[in-house]
Amino acid sequence: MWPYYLLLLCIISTSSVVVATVREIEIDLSVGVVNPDCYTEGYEVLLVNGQHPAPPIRVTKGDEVRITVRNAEDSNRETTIHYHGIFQIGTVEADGLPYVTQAPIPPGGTFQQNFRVIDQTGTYFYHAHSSLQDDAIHGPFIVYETDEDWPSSDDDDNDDVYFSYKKLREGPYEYDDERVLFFSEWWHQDQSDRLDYLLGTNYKGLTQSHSKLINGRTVYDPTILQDDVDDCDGYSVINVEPGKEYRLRIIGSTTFSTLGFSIAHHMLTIIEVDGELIEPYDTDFVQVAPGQRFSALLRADQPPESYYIATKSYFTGDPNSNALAILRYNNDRYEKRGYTGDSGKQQANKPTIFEPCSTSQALVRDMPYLPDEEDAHPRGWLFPDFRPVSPVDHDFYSPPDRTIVLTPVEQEMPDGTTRWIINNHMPPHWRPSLLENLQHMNHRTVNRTAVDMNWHGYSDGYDEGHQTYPLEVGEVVDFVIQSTILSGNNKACAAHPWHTHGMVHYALANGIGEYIHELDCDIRTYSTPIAQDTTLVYPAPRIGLPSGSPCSWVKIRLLVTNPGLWGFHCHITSHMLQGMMTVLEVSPERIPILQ
Ligand SMILES: [Cu+2]
Repeated sequence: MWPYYLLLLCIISTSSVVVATVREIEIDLSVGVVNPDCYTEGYEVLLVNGQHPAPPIRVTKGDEVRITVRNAEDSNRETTIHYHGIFQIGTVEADGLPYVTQAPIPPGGTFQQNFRVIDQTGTYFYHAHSSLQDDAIHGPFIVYETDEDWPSSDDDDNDDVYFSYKKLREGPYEYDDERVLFFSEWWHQDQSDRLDYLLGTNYKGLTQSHSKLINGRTVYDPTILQDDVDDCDGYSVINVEPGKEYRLRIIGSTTFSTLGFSIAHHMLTIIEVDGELIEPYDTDFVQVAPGQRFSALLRADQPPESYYIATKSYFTGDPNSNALAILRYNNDRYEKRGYTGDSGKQQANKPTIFEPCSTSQALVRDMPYLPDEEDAHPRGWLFPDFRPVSPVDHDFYSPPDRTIVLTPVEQEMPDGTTRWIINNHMPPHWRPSLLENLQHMNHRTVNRTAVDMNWHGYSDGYDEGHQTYPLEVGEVVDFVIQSTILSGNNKACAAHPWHTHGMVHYALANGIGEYIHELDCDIRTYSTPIAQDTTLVYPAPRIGLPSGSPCSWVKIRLLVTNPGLWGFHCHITSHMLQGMMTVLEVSPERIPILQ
């Protein structure tokens, strides 16, 4: 589990005007073997500081963050690290998007990422942005409003169990403490073999992950005795004190599945989406797409026992999810059964593995109910009902300056590989990186023809020279993401969680079938849009359409503010690697590093 404060070394620097806290953070990437679901022996992956998941990074709004990323000499793979949801205002070079904002870090290489966390708080995460490394290189990145809002104890901070009567706060909300629920996925196939399959000529559709993980753990096969598997840590345990209220920081670091979860006998009150505080929304079911984050208040107000946190997988064709965790009320009677202290990990050498709802029912209370796919999202799950605490000053019913429809289609290429091609634009090729290319060019000669031609109206606006979508600060641009029928995966209409780097966006509307601008331009299905950085294109039910046919869509609005080169992509990592990604080139003449 995650040692607390491990990464953080705090230096206070003062100047005559501003007092900024500098957080020096070190990310050492090295090869290690992990076996997060207790399946045979695991395999080698690249890890942050030898840990899976990576240790949390905690900062306070306004901090100067200085991160040194070192790639081990023997790692045998290049990499970059991205801070998902962090705006990188004025520091696009620290965004960690390979071949766009930097050349990847080679084995033995070091890269420095310096940025300020400006005007944002909440729940984020960091992850590798190269190949499939984000299955193992990923950890929470949490931004507090003030230093006083940092938690004083931690789920896994064994030596630091004491009651703090100080409330923690963000905006209008206060709570006693916080816990992280970090969702991810695990394949038994080694990352390089899986990458070869995805990008090679034998590709026949995405393969299901073998396990879904909560805080980096689950048990693939609970019938295998723990003694048969070395280093099996069992299910994650989230410890709570009776009567306390917790902020659950829920992080969707899955790379394929959207996971829904419930906690038996407990309601949750959602208060944050992707860093934006929302009006409290009570629910017993939270659905988390890859790249999304939520905070929910959890009151430990039930009889002090243990309760399952159970999950279901959505939009992958297989609802089964083996991600389980246990919400455990601190209670003396469990100490006798081999648990001690306030640790998220059981302390015995060979920990007990809970068997879901079988012989251990007396230990862990009831499996919660989770809705089926068609019931979970008839209008876009709960998103249409969420209301921001502080709405942005913008009329979302007004027309945009431009609407750009992106239609990614899964296509077999002449060489037999499969790629997602967006609006027929060939996959971009920038070396060593787009940002560096722009440094060597006179960036004032950016081809703006596409912008001028399409300034008003409904068209593509792609710059074939830069292989980007040029946007200008101050523009209001609507993007429609059109989902199309897959060629593999039983010709399903796929769900795609689209993520904007550098800027938030606001979901305005979604629909099934094809987006037709003349008919659909004024539709609004999200009446109180909230600032998100990851929005799901929900799939339509199967209707027997041929591959490539438009089947569902979402429209998001960008209030363009931040000069930079910002990735805009599906957060299903395999889709991204197969081409479902583009770059928004925002006012390059105003990017500081290009001055
Ligand atoms: Cu996708």
